[in-house]
Amino acid sequence: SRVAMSYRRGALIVLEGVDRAGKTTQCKKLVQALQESGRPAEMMRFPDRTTKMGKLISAYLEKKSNLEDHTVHLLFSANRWELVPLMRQKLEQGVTLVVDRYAFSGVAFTSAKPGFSLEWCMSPDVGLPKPDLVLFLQLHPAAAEQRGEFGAERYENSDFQKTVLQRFEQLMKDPSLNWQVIDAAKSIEDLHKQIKTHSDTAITTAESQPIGELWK
Ligand code: DGP
Ligand code: NA
Ligand code: NA
Repeated sequence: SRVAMSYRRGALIVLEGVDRAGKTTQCKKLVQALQESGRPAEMMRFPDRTTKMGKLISAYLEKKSNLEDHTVHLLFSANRWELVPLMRQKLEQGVTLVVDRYAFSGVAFTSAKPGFSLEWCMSPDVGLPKPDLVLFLQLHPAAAEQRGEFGAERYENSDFQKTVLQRFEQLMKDPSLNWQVIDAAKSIEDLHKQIKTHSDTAITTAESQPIGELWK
């Protein structure tokens, strides 16, 4: 039996979905609930607009700058990679990370543009820390639209979001990942309860497993 090396890392939990599905609200509620139940937990989000690369991405999303499509795809990926040392450190310290978007948004949004294959879009993110749970907040594009006007940022239009949803659906077919699809049309509290239940299970499972590598 193993002595003194009981492995109790934190879990990597990702929330994904089209724009307006309520990911950010649910990430915050989940972190708060985990902390209240005595589990160390922190929120992260991608893109992280605070880094140097994140500032380039932010200017692009706000349409203050134009960037070539392959270039911006690689920037989003680089923005995830630059946070990997911190993510690993936190996970190994036992902190559960609740992440608002990850490589799945990366692939879904770029591959929704003409001329980008899923495979090409996945390749720069191969080997990122593998999520122990990917919660997909499912919301019909028409329902997303009813939540109010889209903002002025790039990608915030319903035709593009419909294609993004199709790309997410392709990614969800990957059985090597723990995808859980949640109906985002439900109330904030109902959603939260479901998300908390899935998260508790994933945290327990992750405790006894090494951190995996995405798409490897
Ligand atoms: P948010 O800050 O969560 O509203 O996300 C910003 C926007 O950027 C949103 O429309 C989704 C999109 N996005 C997020 N990650 C990526 C990525 O890796 N690549 C691309 N092309 N778009 C992304
Ligand atoms: Na947005
Ligand atoms: Na959000």
